[in-house]
Amino acid sequence: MRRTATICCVALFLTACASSATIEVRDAVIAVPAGPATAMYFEITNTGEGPDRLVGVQSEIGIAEVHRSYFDGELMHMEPVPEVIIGGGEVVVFAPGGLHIMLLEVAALEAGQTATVTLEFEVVGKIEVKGRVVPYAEIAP
Ligand SMILES: [Cu+2]
Repeated sequence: MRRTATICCVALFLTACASSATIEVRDAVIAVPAGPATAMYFEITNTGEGPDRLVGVQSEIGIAEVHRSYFDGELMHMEPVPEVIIGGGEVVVFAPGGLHIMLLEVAALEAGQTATVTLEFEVVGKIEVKGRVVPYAEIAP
């Protein structure tokens, strides 16, 4: 009986290790001039061994959605992305022309301010990200 309990604990511990993800979000910026819609960009690093998934986003400054820009011929479009997988040891960059956090119906923002967006990950849970508001020209490719 006692031995069974020990084996169970070891098994649980190994499972937890195998699925460990550690998420860091850095260099978060929000572009202005914004109008009612703008975007947040950053870099997500998973320093753990297991994968994690970005599954949701909220913000107090407006409606927030995970989007991806893509080209169809010469025209750039964008679409909502239901999830973004960040593998163990991987870095996923959100940048102009690619993945971004779309911010809709935002009040006026000015360069120098900061605004908070909450990212929701499947494994590590919610992470609050403070973005610096910067002129778009500073971050455009
Ligand atoms: Cu968008």
